[in-house]
Amino acid sequence: MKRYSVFAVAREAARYHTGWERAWKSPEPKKKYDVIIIGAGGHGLATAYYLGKNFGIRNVAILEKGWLGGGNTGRNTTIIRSNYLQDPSAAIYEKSRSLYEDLSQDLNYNIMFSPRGVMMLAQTEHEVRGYLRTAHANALQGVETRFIKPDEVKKLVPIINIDGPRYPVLGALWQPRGGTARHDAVAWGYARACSDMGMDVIQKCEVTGVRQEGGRVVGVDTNRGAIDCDKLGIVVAGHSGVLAEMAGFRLPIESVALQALVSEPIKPCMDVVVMANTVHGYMSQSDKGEMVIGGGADGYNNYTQRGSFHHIEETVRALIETFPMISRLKMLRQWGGIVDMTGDRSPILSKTPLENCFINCGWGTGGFKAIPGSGWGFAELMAKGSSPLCDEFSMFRFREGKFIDESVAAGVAH
Ligand code: FAD
Ligand code: PYC
Repeated sequence: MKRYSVFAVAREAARYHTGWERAWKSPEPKKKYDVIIIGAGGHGLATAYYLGKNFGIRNVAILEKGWLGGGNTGRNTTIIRSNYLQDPSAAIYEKSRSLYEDLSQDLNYNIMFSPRGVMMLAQTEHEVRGYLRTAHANALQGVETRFIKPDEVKKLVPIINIDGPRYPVLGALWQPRGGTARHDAVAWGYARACSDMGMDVIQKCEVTGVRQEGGRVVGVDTNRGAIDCDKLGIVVAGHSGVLAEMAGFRLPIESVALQALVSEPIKPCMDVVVMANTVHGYMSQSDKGEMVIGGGADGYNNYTQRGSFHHIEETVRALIETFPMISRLKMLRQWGGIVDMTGDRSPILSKTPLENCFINCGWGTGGFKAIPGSGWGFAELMAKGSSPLCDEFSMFRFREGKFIDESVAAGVAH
């Protein structure tokens, strides 16, 4: 595949952009692969990429029932941070954040990583104590964060109202190298790199069954026929319970809709990401100028990609108190994604009861930031049977009571 570069742009400009190649191929499925990954979201594609790059395993198919990146990967608010409390979480999220730093160069695809800084507001005494604790934990884990006072918050975010009547800003947990990236570019960049390595990214290919013999997976049934494999990776986020049922095991996962919305574009007014856990909202400004706003998860299990209306109202009402200037903005679009929630709000990167079948899920409301790190670790788990980044995230931890409890510590309100 031809490299993207400033010279390529100049060359194509001179010939009216007639020479660009397709970014990835659209092959027909083969009869058999060494590895099949179900789900061409960020995590599935990153897994395939690092299987090829780090372990030389390239006879790989990534099967996607819709279009690649059409699941949560293309529906999130793109916040990237690694300020988690527990050691296994900090390790995988910081690995991921650090891979994001030069992912554009690695993939030769501009994923628009913008390390603009992520701020989590402390709006109650309880949150102040919680974030101080996280800042100390992060210092021990080698994650660069610090607790900042309200005057520094105001300096970094001039549009904020730090004297809110209900929830004044008492400080914030600040991660200067957190930020955002263009979410679909992450999926597209990995897909292009996988295709370039000879892997098959197959869209509109829904897995409808998992075929087994003697406790091993031998292949999958799809709407495009049966495909055999030596190893299977299930990486389907909100549909994890459905796929696990096909494979004959149960997961401690609930699927709910999480939603987000964007305003009309306005002039630059906020150049960091702000998360306000207590009032249940978070906001950043996109390169186009839209205010990108995220809200709460539905309080009941469902498979809709919408989200319920009262959450929008609740989120916007709460954010207006902290950012009064957004009260005059028109909201343009709203959407939802199906997120896969575990009880301890930590992911599952795991072997399964089937010998050669692995599962990567449970990222819930926070897996965009984890895509490169998760792909790196899960590829190692699939290739070698063990990975220091993944081993503590086994699905069997729930049986053994070894939770990695981020339910409050994760800092998001869901
Ligand atoms: P997905 O991108 O959903 O990919 C799974 C794929 O599997 C889908 O494309 C689906 O079509 C496919 N699939 C399902 N069933 C089958 C089948 N039977 N056969 C074939 N393919 C199948 N995270 C953050 O870190 N920061 C944020 O700011 C953030 N904000 C969010 C905001 C919203 C509104 C939402 C919904 C999520 C947010 N997240 C955020 C979470 C993040 O988006 C997800 O954790 C992450 O994208 C999950 O990626 P994935 O690759 O596992 O799943
Ligand atoms: O995990 O940072 C996060 C997040 C923000 C919005 C949704 N999830």
